[in-house]
Amino acid sequence: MHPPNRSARPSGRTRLRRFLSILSAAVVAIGVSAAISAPADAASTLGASAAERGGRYFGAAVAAGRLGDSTYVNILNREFNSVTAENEMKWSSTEPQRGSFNYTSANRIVNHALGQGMKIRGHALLWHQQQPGWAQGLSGSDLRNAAINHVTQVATYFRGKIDSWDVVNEAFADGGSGGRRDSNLQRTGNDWIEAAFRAADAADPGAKLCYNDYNTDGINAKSTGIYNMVRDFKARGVPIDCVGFQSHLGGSISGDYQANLQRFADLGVDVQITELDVAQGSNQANIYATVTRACLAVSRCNGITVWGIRDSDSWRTGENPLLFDASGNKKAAYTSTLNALNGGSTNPTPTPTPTSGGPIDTNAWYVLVNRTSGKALDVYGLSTA
Ligand code: 9MR
Repeated sequence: MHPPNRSARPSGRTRLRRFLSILSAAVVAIGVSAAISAPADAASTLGASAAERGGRYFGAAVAAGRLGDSTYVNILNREFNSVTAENEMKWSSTEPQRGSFNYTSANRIVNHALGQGMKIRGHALLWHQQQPGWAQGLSGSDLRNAAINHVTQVATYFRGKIDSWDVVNEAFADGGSGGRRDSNLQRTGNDWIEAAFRAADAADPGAKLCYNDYNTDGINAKSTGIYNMVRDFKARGVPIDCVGFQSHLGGSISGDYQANLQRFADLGVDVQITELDVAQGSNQANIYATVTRACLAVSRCNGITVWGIRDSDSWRTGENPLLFDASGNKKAAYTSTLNALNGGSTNPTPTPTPTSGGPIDTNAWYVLVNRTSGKALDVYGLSTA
């Protein structure tokens, strides 16, 4: 259902009054309690709702080993329209011996995703962790050549299937330096990142090529270091299309989370939330909603990926940081995320109050529903103008 053309509709208090009189008429006419529930156009799954918001995706990190778990797969297929292989596309998985590639586990995820019409985020071509033992023992031009060959081979193999590749993962240092992290890859020369992007671009020109990192969830020294690299890449024509913000979050979120996404978008790259999870606590549902609203507010934010499906699937053992509990039930964080995607209240139980003179959300669409039948009677937008 699409909202009516707002500009064609009466504005301001007239419309609100008309709405309220229709509301009471409806109550009288149908003789049952009627209620306004925000918002109209409310898709009932994360993926469908994100798709309605400018063709965005809502994805999950998936483990090939869990694809035989029907609870897991049912949630995946119902809720998500994008996947990231949690480990199966990493260097140690795809090239366990030098020059010998193995895509068996990755393909279980890829084939599942393609069969469901889901997008695929490729994660990750180069990273200082999860390198195969043989690469850990290399250095200098031997390592550089092996790394670039790895990028070329893997990106070529999956050409045409990957929406966005994390070409380089976590190459910047934590702390205040704003500089690169020391690693065997970094020691091959500072240009290793741009060499990887050029190789990935040559291998799969259709995929979006991302730089991905954590602790970049606000304007800080690390995110500014990355910002400066992206600005330099854009100025010199290095093919970079997007920046991934992992967003492994604790009990609070930086007030400039959205502004940080926006400053990268303003450089001419897309932004994506790539590994979202939030420690369980009183703020979990709000933080999920805040991240979701931030992505929706930045037109170049393509989508959000959560780093797992159920709490029991998470790498953050004991922190219960995901949207579904261990039994696969939706948590309050799920509801707040879906409501944020749908543009309405972020409360787990929406309680819009247009009849009480409370604040009017001019960005929301409201639906008048028959509470008994659950049927939608009409769609309204409110305006204070
Ligand atoms: O969730 C992944 C976990 O299963 C692996 O053991 C771990 C290996 O380092 O990587 C985890 O995923 C990481 C991702 O690839 C990059 N960003 C941080 C993620 C959490 O550690």
